[in-house]
Amino acid sequence: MLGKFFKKPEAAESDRTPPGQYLTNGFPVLTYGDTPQISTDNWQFRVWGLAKPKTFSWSDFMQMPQHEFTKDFHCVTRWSKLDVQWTGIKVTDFMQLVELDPKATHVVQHCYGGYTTNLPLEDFVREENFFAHQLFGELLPPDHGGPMRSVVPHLYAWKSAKWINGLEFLDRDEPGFWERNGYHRRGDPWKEERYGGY
Ligand SMILES: Nc1nc2c(c(=O)[nH]1)N[C@H]1C(S)=C(S)[C@@H](COP(=O)(O)O)O[C@H]1N2
Ligand SMILES: [Mo]
Repeated sequence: MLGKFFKKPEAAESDRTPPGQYLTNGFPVLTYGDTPQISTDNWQFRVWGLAKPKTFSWSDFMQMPQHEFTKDFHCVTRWSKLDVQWTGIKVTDFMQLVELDPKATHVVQHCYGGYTTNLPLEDFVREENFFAHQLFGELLPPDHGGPMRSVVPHLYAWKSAKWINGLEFLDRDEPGFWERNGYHRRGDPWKEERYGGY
């Protein structure tokens, strides 16, 4: 693992590197299962559960305000990549278009291919969270979740859903794919909330 691709952080980087993590200059691909191939023409994004059901198209997302984000990315398998550059749409901007039932407290992110990951709304609806469709100025490659993924920078990267295609709002916490398989229910890298489950 260590050596060519992974290194211990330098001093300037070390206060940005959570405990037990190693820095990588590459960008490993971490996917459970196959990579779905979705064209933006067919891409759809649905909202359901404790919110008025709605379907959004690719052009609906492209018409929302676009921003650039530079964020660190921490995988629970112990690699971190600093300063990843993304382009996309803020979750807070998108949520302006969602008519939430006031009873909603949690969200499950759903993806093409069947992956899911859950969050309380206070971890999901944050200024720094976004839906990304570009990586380092290029179209987001399918391996990294293209055409669209979420990025939740303050939690381990399994909360950043690749090939995202919907949000299900709930009045309770419901574990997603890795959460059912032993990952921590929250996943704060600074507290090393790696495993633990429900
Ligand atoms: N749909 C989907 N999203 C996913 C995953 C996955 O297997 N399927 N893996 C998660 C995990 S464990 C990590 S570390 C990141 C990895 O993102 P990357 O492959 O772009 O590095 O995606 C997360 N999102
Ligand atoms: Mo991961």
